Amino acid sequence: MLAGCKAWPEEFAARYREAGCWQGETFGELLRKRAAAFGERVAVVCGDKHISYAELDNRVDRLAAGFLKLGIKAQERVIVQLPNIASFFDTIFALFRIGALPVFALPVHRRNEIVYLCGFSEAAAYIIPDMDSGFDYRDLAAQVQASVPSLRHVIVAGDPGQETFVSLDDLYLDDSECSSYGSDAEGPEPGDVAFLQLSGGTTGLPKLIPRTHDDYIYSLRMSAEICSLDKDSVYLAVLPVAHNFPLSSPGVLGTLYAGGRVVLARSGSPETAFPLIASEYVTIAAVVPPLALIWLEAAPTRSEDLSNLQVLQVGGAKFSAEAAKRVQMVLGCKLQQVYGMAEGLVNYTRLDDPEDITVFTQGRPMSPYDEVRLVDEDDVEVAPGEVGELLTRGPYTIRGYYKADKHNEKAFTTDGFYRTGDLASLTPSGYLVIEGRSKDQINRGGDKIAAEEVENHLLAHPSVHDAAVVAMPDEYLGERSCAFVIVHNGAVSGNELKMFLRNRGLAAYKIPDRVGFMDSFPHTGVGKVSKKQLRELAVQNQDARLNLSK
Ligand code: AMP
Ligand code: DBH
Repeated sequence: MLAGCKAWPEEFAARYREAGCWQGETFGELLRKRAAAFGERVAVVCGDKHISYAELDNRVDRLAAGFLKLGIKAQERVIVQLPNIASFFDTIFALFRIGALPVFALPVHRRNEIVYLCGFSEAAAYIIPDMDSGFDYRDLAAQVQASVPSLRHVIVAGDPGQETFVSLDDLYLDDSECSSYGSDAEGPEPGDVAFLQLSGGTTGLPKLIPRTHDDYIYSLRMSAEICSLDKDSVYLAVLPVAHNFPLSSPGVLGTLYAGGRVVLARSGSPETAFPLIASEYVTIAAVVPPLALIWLEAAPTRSEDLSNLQVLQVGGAKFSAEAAKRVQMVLGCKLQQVYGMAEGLVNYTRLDDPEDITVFTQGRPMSPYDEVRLVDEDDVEVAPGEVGELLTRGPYTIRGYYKADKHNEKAFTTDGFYRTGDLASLTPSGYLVIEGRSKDQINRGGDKIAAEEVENHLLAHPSVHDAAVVAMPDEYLGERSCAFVIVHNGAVSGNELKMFLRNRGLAAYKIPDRVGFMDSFPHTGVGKVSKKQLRELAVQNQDARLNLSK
């Protein structure tokens, strides 16, 4: 096991192997087998590029050799920050094959997040596009490299722009050269960590989630089965594919697991997504609730034929029952709710579930080996039907974050259950209904914001004495963020504070939607800042300017 990671206790590992969850396969082998089985069938569609399984497998071999030639070694971390483009797959499977570990950054991450990820994971390389959505990632990489001297390579999909950056295209060696650089026999073991996924987190800095080949491939197999994927399935990826939901539930990797076809979209807007659904005969797509609302609103005014779409998955944040009720009627497909987390546990409503389940619940665990407990504040199990915090452990749920011993003591129980921070209840038939959250996080339409991280950045401003960031309800996003600030020495405006955060290199989704000023914060009985009261204040003053100072 990679240093800094916590393995499952041996008795659990043995149980998961005996039960057939962990089947002893790596991602490199998986792709090899799919290439043998599905050869010329299309694996990935990106714009007018159609890449077959055989081609993908070959590209991965050639790129893996190029990574080795560059000096990237097994177990080294590589920050991958790519949008939905075909080279995402070449890149991650090539890294999987040589046992190097992708760290999945999102395209929206900026200097602050990337410098942290590179430094914390001691990354050997950082892989970016040249430009995307009007943003030049090479400028970002130059700043990152200046702050993280240990970063050996910046690799650019597209035009590298500067001499010190490497072109991804140049790393694909010729077939003849490949054999000099490693072979399958030297690849990673199925029990090894395959990559580090990001957690939305609740603390100052995002946590890294080590996932093994065995555990993740199991989650793909179960997901593909529950979603009835097979070689004729066509999955439309509109969410950023590095995120755990579109990556694995069943997402792009579950689709490749099943031998199906992945269609990459650069945006989730109906203008982009609907024509792709029609022209590529998409059968399944995954969206977050705000995007589902946009699709529901747009569908009646658009002319594309969406009749191949069988399933629309909605997850990442709570989907309102009112909107859920409309999916089948308006889009003509089944709704599947998905409640999951990069730490592991994924729940699905099943495709043959009746409407009262698909509309009102967030599904049930995908594996019979998932253990789920709902507990009160003293970790005592609540009565059936009552709301409690969801704790979970199982064959694809981590036992600890990467290099986070101290945080792990809080985030996991002594018997290895992950504390999700989600409040849920269970229906008599075992489906989960998400009822809220006990963790200090804002879920902005699926984008998770750790309140403490933003508060720390606000506190770095010379005029800020104290800061507290809370969620406020929002019709579209579910929640938006509101920062309450106590100012000392001099005045500062909300806009100035937002600009300050942007200049610190914080991803845009973390910039508070509103800033309110106060002379003091309300406190709880024991003197903690009462986020509950602050949330109420944010609601009461929804339409007013939030200056609550006297
Ligand atoms: P992360 O740990 O960053 O992967 O985010 C996972 C979290 O997203 C969960 O713990 C929930 O708080 C939230 N989440 C994901 N899917 C849903 C859903 N369908 N309904 C409500 N919350 C969700
Ligand atoms: O929000 C998530 O992290 C999420 C949602 C649905 C997830 O990780 C998943 C499914 O696997």
